[in-house]
Amino acid sequence: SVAVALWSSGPVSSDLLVGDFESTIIGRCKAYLAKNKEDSSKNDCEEVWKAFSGAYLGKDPCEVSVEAYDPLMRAVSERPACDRMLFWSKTRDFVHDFTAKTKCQLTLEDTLLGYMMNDQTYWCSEKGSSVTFTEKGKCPGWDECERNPMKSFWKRASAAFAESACGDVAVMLNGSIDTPFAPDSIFASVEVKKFHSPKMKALKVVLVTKGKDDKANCKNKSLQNLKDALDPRLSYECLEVPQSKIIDCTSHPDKACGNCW
Ligand code: AVW
Repeated sequence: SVAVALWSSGPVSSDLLVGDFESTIIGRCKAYLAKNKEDSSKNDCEEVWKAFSGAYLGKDPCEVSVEAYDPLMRAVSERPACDRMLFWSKTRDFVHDFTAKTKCQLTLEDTLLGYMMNDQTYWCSEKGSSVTFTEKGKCPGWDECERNPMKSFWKRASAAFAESACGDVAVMLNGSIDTPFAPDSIFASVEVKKFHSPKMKALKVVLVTKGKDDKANCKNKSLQNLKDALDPRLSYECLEVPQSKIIDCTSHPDKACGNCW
């Protein structure tokens, strides 16, 4: 069939994927801005795409630095949601289910850049090329090399999100694992280091517990490390909150702002 003929010829199939990725990203950018009207005037999605793709196009996919995304950060402008910012580690699906339902707290994935790139697993180019690949086999995996386009993007976007943190901030961590605050996580290695008083006031750890198989509580060694790594002027609090309590809270979204823990 026609479709098979198109997909089986090398250069044509990459061209199709390139256009597909670009239009997906620009489309998501526009959809986000349409929903969040206040930001529309300050962000041009074509410019955002150019700054984004400029970070990795033509480069070896293991040689894309975190700083390569600096122009992207300058191309976007968003006001921080003070007192409503929610960080997370090892609780990804649960957190996003929560924020989608309550619309009170905002994660990085609820901001323009995070929304654009959420669930885009692979993107990369190659030395001297102007093409974007999005296939698993063509791009390095998350841990295959440190300076890959995806990891560098999330580090840079996370650093900016954490730098903008203001007021009372929460982080949802996983009480079902031994090390809720994992040193190699982006939350530990990037975000916590960017939290600063007096712009930010407090960090509240919401340690999500499930009951009998929980591996960690607020006295966990890694949470002590989190407390020690924080700017000492920030206040710190840890709460063990049953998952069922949070789920229950999301089914009454009107009550959820501030009342879930
Ligand atoms: P995480 P973070 N292969 O749950 O603290 C593929 O540890 O790092 O949370 N993808 C991976 C891999 C891997 N080995 N490891 C991590 N990822 C990706 C931004 C994957 O998409 C927000 F603001 C996984 O779900 C949060 O506060 C995600 O990284 C903070 O950073 C998170 O791994 C969460 O990052």
